[in-house]
Amino acid sequence: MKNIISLLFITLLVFSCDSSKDKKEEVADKTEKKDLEVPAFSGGNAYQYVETQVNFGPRVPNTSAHAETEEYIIQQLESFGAKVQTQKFESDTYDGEVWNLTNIIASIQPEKKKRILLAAHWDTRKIADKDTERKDEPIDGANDGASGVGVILEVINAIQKAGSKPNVGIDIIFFDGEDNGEPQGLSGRDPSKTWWCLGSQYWSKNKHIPGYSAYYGILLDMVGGVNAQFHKEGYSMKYAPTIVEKVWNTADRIGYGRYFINNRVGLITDDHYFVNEFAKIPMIDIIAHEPTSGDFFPDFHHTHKDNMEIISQETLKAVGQTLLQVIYEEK
Ligand code: AHN
Ligand code: ZN
Repeated sequence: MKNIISLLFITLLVFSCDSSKDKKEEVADKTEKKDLEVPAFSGGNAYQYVETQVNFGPRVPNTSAHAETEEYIIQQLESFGAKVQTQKFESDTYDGEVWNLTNIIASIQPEKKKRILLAAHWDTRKIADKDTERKDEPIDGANDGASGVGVILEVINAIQKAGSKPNVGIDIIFFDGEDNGEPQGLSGRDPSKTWWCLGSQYWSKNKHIPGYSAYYGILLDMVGGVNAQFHKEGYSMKYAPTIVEKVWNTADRIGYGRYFINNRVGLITDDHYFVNEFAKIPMIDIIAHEPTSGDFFPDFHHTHKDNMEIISQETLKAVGQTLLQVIYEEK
């Protein structure tokens, strides 16, 4: 009898606790949803920003297409009301050239203390070393280069047009000189140096504002390919695992789980590595991955296949809408 009474008591207790918790969560959910008006990301706009870059021609440093694209990106950012500055520097290359490079840096909501840093590279590769044809000709870089810039431009456009603003400020860095390291199997003049990611290496050691930091950063690289898959990359998981989980969970919750795969993969030396290591800002990389290919990059990578034909508005939207959701959910 005593047992039955205590069982009854425990059952009642459990039930009453549960229902009050449910109610509280319901109320919290409702108020959150009421306050949270996340603007819609336009895949069509992002696609246009990608196409415009590609139409200038390959954005290889020291070319007129590169200079014209710089002007275009600055003008787009300014048309959205962002504050823009450039960081100019010289860098030598693995094959003995000297390049004039420009990191393009912008911000919105500068009054906000808590800041999120969005980044992508805007230059493109001067050779198609993984192609079987025209290996010595530059690639369009529709995905490898233009897609990340296109998504970030539309994220800024959507926020600036929206009636409701996020609680955080956004900084943007478009890194130059990411994609012109030595071809696979060849080592650069100085093998101890990384000849890739020149813009992020420079910025991480020469920040545009001394002591600049951000709550966290998100790097986009090859985020526009049809049926893209983004896996949890090694350095992102090493330096910023909670940000990876937040972004992947958010994508899944809003219906983009088929792009953001719950699978941990190896280390990729991309711009985020230098931002983590030298700038000490936790930054993740959303980068297209193909687990079954030899080097884990999709088949367009560093070939002439990387043109507008592989760019998908749906993929651009999956990434951009996820970014907006993450940004607007920040307290
Ligand atoms: C290397 O292949 C050395 N790094 C990958 C980063 C990359 C290249 N992103 C675009 N192209
Ligand atoms: Zn590349």
